[in-house]
Amino acid sequence: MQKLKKYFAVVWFGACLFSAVKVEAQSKDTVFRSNGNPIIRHKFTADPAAMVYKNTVYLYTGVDEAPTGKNNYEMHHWASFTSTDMLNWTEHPSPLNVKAFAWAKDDAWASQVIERDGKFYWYVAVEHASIGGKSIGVAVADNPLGPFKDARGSALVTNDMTKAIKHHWDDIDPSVIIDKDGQAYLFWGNSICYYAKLKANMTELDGPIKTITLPHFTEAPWVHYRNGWYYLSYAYEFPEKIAYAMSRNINGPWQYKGIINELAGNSNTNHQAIIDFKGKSYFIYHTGALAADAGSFHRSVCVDYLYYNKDGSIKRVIMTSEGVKAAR
Ligand code: FUB
Repeated sequence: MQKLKKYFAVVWFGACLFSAVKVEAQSKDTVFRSNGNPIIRHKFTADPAAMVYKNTVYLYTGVDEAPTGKNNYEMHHWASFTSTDMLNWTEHPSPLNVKAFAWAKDDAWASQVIERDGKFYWYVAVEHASIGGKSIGVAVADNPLGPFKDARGSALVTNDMTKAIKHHWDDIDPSVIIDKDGQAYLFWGNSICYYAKLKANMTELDGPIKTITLPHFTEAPWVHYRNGWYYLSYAYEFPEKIAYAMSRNINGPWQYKGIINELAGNSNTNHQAIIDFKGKSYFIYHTGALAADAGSFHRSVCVDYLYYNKDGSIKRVIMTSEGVKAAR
C-alpha cells in the first residue's frame, strides 16, 4: 500500500510538472533546434504556412490536440515559429485562437499569413457557428507575431456562397497571393479549387468566386510565383499526394504538371507550403511520423528542399529524415 501511495505521488508530481511545462511553453518564447524531420517534436503541428519577412522565416501551423486514440481532428488554435536559418527555431506564444472569431464555432484548420503595406493578414478555415459548414475568416495585426484580431467581425467566405460542391467543408485551406500589379487573390477549396479577387483592404472579396479544374484536386491549394511562372500546388487524391500546375497568368489557364510529393507517412493529409529563403527553395509539409497512433490526427511539420528544373518545372520532392541544413 505504501509503495502504491508513493507511486501515485510520483505520477501526480510528474503530471503537475508536465502541465507547468506546457503552460510555460505557451506563455513565452521557446527556443529549440530541429534535429531532422519532423522539425517540431514537443507538440503535434499541422497545415504549415510559411512567409519570409525581413530575413526571417515565419512558420504558422495548426495544432493537433486530439487525445491519444481519437480518430478525428481536434484543433482550437494556431502556433507560430520563427527562424533565420531553418534549423534554430523560436516558438512564440500562440498568436491566434479560434475564439478570436466570435461568429465561429471551432476548428482551427489550415491558414496562411501574408503582409500588405506593413499589416499582416491571417486567413483561416474554421467552422461557422450559425451558417454551418466550414468558412474562411481573416485576422489582422501590425506585427507578424500578433496580437491578431478578427478583421471583419464576420466570415469572408461562407458555405452558402459556394455552390460547386454539395458537402459543407469545401470552404477550407485559404492561400493568398498578391500579384505584381498589386491585385490580391484568395484561393481555397476542398474537392474543387475556388478563387476570387480581394479588395486592396484584403478583407473583402472583389468580384465573383470562380473555379479551377485540376486533376484529382482534394484540397490545400498553395499559390506562389517564381521567375515568370505562377505555381498552384495542391493535395491530390486521398490519401494525399501533392501535385501542381503552372501558368503564365494568375487567372490561368493552368497546365497540370504532375506529382511533386508522395504519400506522407502515416498521415492521410500532406498539406504543403513552398518558400524561397536565402537562395534555396523549401517544401514544408506534414506527416504522421511522430504519432503513436492515428497519425492523420497527430501530425508533425517537416521541411525538405525543393528543386526546380531549368524550364521552371518542379522536381519530385525527396522526403528525408535528415531534413535541411542551416541556411546562410
Ligand atoms: O487540418 C485540417 C485539414 O486537414 C486541413 O484543412 C487540410 O488541408 C488537411 O490537412
